[in-house]
Amino acid sequence: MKKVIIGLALLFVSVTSLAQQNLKLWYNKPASQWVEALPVGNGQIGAMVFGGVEKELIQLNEGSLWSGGPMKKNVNPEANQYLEPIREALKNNDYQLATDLCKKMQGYYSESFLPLGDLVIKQDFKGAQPTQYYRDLSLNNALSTTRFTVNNVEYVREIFISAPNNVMTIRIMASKSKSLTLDINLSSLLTKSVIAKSNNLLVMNGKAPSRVDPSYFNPKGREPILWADTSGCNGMRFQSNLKAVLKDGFIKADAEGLHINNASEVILYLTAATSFNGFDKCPDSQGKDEKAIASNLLKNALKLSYNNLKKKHLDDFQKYFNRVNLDLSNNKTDANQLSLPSDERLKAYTNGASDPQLERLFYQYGRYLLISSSRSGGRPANLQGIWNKEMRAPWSSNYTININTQMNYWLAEQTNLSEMHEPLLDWITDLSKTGKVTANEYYKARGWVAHHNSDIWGLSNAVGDKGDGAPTWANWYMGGTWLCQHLWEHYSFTGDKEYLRTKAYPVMKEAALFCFDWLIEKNGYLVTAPSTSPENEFRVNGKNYGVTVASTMDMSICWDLFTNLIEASKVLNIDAEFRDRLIEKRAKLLPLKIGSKGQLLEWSEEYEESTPRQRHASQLFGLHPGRQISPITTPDFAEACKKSLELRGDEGTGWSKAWKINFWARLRDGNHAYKMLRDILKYTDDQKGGVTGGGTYPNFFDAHPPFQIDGNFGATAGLTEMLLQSQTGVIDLLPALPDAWVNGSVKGLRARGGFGIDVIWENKLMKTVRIKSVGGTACKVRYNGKIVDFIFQKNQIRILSPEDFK
Ligand code: FUC
Repeated sequence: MKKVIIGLALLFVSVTSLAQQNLKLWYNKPASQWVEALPVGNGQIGAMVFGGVEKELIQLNEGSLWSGGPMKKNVNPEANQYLEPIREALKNNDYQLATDLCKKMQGYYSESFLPLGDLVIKQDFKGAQPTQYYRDLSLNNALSTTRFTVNNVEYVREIFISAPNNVMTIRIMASKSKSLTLDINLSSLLTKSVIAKSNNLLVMNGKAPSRVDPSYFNPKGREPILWADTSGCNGMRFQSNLKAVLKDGFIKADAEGLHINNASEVILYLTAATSFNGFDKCPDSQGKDEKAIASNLLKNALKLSYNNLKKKHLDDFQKYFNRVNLDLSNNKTDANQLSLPSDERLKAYTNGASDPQLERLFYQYGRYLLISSSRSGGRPANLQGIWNKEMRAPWSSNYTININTQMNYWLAEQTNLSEMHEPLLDWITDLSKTGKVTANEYYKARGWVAHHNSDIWGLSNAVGDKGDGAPTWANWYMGGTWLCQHLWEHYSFTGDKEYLRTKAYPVMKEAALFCFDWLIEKNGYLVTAPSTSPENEFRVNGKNYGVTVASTMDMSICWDLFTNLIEASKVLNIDAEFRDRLIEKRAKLLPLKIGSKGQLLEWSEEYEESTPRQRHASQLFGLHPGRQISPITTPDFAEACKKSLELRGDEGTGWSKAWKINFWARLRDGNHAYKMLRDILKYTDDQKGGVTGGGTYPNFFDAHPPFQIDGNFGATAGLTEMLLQSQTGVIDLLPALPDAWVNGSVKGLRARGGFGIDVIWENKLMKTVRIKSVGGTACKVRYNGKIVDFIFQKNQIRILSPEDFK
């Protein structure tokens, strides 16, 4: 028996190391547009590498570089007086009046995530054409390489961004000595000055605006970008240092940049820092010393040899990345797929090619992007992760918390990247602080609230600039309540009670207090009023409205928070009285309803829908990411969810399609989930905004369009849900395996309760599963319709086979 176990353990190990190879995006031409450039990042610095020959463009970001300053208080002191009239209007079914009055309860728009600048490396080949051009992004090394030959000399550029040293390095090599002659400069769209500090050091200092309006907000006579706020808080400062270290050759520097002649090798080191000093500090007057930070980072990086720096980077990155391996290689793959450059391969896939290895690449790309954009101590990944080139990025590249920010983190715990969840969890705590002020100012309620949009400053009011935004999206009230699910999930997956007690529980409890005050009685039930269903509208007497009473999503989010808190208080053995109140209130929440078409109703009444194919499917929150509905525990509601999804159709934006992978996986329909995967993996280079489309860009960034990273993250989460689920208190093995994945294995996934799971399957049947318990707890495992109970010791490993489920 022991031998068998060792044999199986070895099988798991070898499967991993083999299959982690070849996780590369590669191309045979430079990027001609931003969505062809390759993203690298360490959660602080982000860079898009174009791989140009005579002009290499590396577009830069710094994760904390945002416009604005701390959220302003008391911007709308009259707001509260409209709450009762809105409720009154809703009692009278006067949706128009309710809508008009909701606009009077808005605050300002969120601030914007900004680009840091461009690093340009010019190499003049006097028109000579390159041959053997190649560039790639290695996902398992987090390293981008560009290689080409000109006049018989091979040039290689190797780029990575180290998290342990917080530095970007670019190593430029040539096969012939003394053949590197380069002009290198830094620039920025922000206010900046670039100076040469010494012969080989360029320093860029700059300043962010104190306000940047969203690109969709352009009132007449208002400057969309306010560079200096003389009456309040001025914008954030930043500094970036660029140093060149040469083998052979000469270097001089001036305000135009670094000028290198006849070097044999050049290593560039780039550091960046901002004066951001927390969500509640003015980044100018109370800011950090960004100059000291950026130059110290540079000094420290230079103490290490390049090889050491690289080794530290690889060790650090791979510690996270290699935890999970998905192997689908043993399935039908069309012959030439593997030899195509990634953009061509994606096009062929779009045209129907079978390529499970590409699906695996896309899966791991989601994990790669999260490790690269979300690191402990840093900011959460925003709408574009950490990669944005625009001053007024789409939707301000902000935190949109009616789906997008949450979706960014669905993969974190389940794909064994719990540490990458931390920036979001910390930020939620910040948000709960501004949210407490907002709950009191706008609603005279206890606890904390956040609406539809937020930013690095933890903006928590309803956005809309006091009347500009449509309440259908601007005045959604459940952003904070939904985010609390992440606090609970972090505990659920890790079993970290100390975290639950000290960090999660207090914030969750305060969010519940807001709900207690926000919910009102109607016909014996507790309902939310006003209420919207993100961003959908209904029709009454031929007119569209968004504001009503008790959207299904509101009720399901309250159910979720109350349920999580009830369990949390039991686990911690605290707050028995409060728990009773949660139980009482949960029982009174307006229940889910099934409509005339068999669908799950989106609102408390069966209104005519204005947009039956809306990209949001908010009413299905209880199915995913919630756990109120499942085909096993509530089959009737699950069937209704299925009907709703069919009525919605498979169309949608990138994130909408990603969500649908998750929904279909939760409905245990692997083939439909797989169909949605093929839909989201459709090649596109459309960068115009839209509300349908979706797809994947040549660099495998998700297309809303335009680029929005949630679709990448949401798809990885969805594929994981096809293989493993645990939201109902049972570890479900291979719940939604599609026909296209006949054979495969996945290693290193996490299940709630603190379990590590590896599964191998053959002919669509589970062959073996390895379960490791972190904390030593009991668990239920389901396969093939049968549930088996196990009790685990701490760190105990069990290897199970189908025999165990007979
Ligand atoms: C929500 C969505 C949009 C977009 C934006 C960032 O408002 O409805 O489709 O994703 O967020």
